[in-house]
Amino acid sequence: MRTQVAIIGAGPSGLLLGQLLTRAGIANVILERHTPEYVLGRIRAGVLEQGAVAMLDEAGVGARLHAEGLVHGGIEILWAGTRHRVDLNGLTGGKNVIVYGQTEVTKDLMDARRASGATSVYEAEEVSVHGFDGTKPVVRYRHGGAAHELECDFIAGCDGFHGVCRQSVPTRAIRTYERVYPFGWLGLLSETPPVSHELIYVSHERGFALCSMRSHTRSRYYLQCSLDDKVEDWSDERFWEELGKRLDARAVADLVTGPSIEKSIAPLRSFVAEPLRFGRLFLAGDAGHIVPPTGAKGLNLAASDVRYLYDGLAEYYRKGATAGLDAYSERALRRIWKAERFSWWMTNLLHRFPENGPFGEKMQLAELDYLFSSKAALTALAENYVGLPY
Ligand code: RFL
Ligand code: PHB
Repeated sequence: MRTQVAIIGAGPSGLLLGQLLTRAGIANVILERHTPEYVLGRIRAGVLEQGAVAMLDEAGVGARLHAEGLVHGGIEILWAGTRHRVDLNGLTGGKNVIVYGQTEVTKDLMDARRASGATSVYEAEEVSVHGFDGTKPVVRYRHGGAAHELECDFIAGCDGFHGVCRQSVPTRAIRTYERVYPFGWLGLLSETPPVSHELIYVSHERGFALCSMRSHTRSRYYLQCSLDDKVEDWSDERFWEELGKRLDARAVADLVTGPSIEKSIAPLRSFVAEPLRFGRLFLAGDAGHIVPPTGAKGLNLAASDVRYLYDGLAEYYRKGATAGLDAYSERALRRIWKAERFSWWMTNLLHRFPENGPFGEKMQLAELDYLFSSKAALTALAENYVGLPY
């Protein structure tokens, strides 16, 4: 088989890139390790920046997002027992975020890809990438018990943090930067109305918590937990009880509990690989970088990477020029590092770090107190939360 762009991974990065390329008449094949059902079963991001929404519109998949997504002009931060609102809209001259689950984004992109007739190979096994240092890259994989070879012009490594693409680059050609946090997030999804109409980020002495949502009838909650915790240790009852202990009295009164639909623990990590281009192999999304979820930036960074990569590929196929592809790594990394900084800062501000002791807690309280007494500081939070320009 031969194509122009071979895309490894059918997460949001791979599907969005594929959709944009297909619409531009650039042939592409997506190879995904898992089944579509498995990919849709992963409960992840919930908050989209306007830049990501614009990309989904450009890909022709914005209709349901605009009909069903919840426009949020603010978030709340609860600390020292009181909730404080961050007026995202007012502080950024009218910008909002949209609450619309990654599952729905992925479903919309999968439906559009199916309708376009472009090739996707799910349950592709033993995917390996070759020859990207030269002019004729090849992707090998197994499917349905047989070995296959896909010749292409470029390989887009959209295969997430544990994917094969980044790991196929010689160690001397890549440098990685990492911070692993000493706790995780335990997430619970339930068919219950959200406790509040906006997200509540909670800094509490028992640990961070987050009240989020997927719709007016479906809620997503998170608790900072120990890395030793197992999901089995957390009955629904224990989860709701612990969440109640971290919320204010009004939220406790408003909280509607119910059985979980999904419960999982995610470790928190900051990670960046440099560069993001190796000859004809490009890394995009979680394959090249990870942020802790506190700033809601992971999926949004995947969208901005795809913006730069797609523009480079479109320019190459339209005009034969390589300027966009040559600039990809540097352009993407400038935005990535700023989102890394913001996510790291929000994580440090709101979580309990036992090793930082009472002094560290005082620093967090002083920073929160300063934040809500300074329009300049709040504006900095707001403009990062709604998303820096592409
Ligand atoms: P994905 O989604 O991991 O998709 C990669 C795909 O590649 C496949 N794959 C392979 N395929 C073939 N061969 C191989 N060898 C392969 N290895 C892997 C995988 O099966 C998979 O389908 O990466 P992508 O597309 O770059 O998308 C990134 C986002 O998924 C991620 O950044 C976000 O989910 C992060 N994130 C959030 N981002 C936000 O913007 N806003 C949020 O509110 C937000 N909340 C979150 C989050 C992530 C979380 N977790 C669980 C990590 C909340 C949580 C709890
Ligand atoms: C979510 O709804 O899953 C979510 C929202 C905001 C975050 C992280 C996750 O910062």
